Amino acid sequence: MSGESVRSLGKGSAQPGPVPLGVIRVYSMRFCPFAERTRLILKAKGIKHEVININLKNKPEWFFKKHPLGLVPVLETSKGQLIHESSITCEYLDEVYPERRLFPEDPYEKALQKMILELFSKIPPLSKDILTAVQNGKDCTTRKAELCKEFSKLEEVLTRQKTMFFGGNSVSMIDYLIWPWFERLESYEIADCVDHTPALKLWVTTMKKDPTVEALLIDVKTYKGFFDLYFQNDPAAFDYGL
Ligand SMILES: N[C@@H](CCC(=O)N[C@@H](CS)C(=O)NCC(=O)O)C(=O)O
Repeated sequence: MSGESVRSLGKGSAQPGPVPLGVIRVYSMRFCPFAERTRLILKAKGIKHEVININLKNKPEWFFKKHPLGLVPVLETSKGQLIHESSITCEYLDEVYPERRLFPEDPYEKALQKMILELFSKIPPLSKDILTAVQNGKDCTTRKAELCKEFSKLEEVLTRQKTMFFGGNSVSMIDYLIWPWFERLESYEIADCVDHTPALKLWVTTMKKDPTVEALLIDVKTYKGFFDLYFQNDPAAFDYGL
């Protein structure tokens, strides 16, 4: 499972060779919440993998052959197959590696998890907006109020289901798919947005103790160091702390 903290590859770097047999490769970026989804699933299922970090402000020319839009995450198999879009990569991994199934087998239960993912879908762009506003010293009261409303929808799911996690009483796919944005509550300065949602707040505390989540956690100081450079358009951002 090498490579999580290796330096990113940028323009002019040599294209990595074929993926060795028995391994899967993920093109990632250490601070990307979407790529974190994929890395959580790789870790949770104990899949042998290698990580190649991409410098997203100075992308290698060859990376566009892996993803036409040059986004991370991308998975690459030893057959040269490429899979992108974070939720698709996670479902792919769950299907190809049957040990510790993370999505329920039952189609209805699985559909329920995908519906929660849809319910969650406004949270990533909204939190990015807030983070950008905070970094630029702009007021984000309205956007924070909107985010609180989105969090209330998730609170409703937990209270209606009376479960600790979103897919029941143990961690499953949906928890990992939405977790990366909750890991960043403090560094995005939106931790107060869960003050009115006690079940969601408890879920956050409980998720932090999950061994997979714990293994990938990044501290607030490191996130802040990354954001400072990222919002100055500094390509060194992606290797912050290495
Ligand atoms: N919908 C995509 C979003 C991925 C995404 O936006 N990744 C960001 C990093 S967090 C990226 O690659 N940005 C590079 C760019 O915008 O050029 C997914 O779920 O995989």
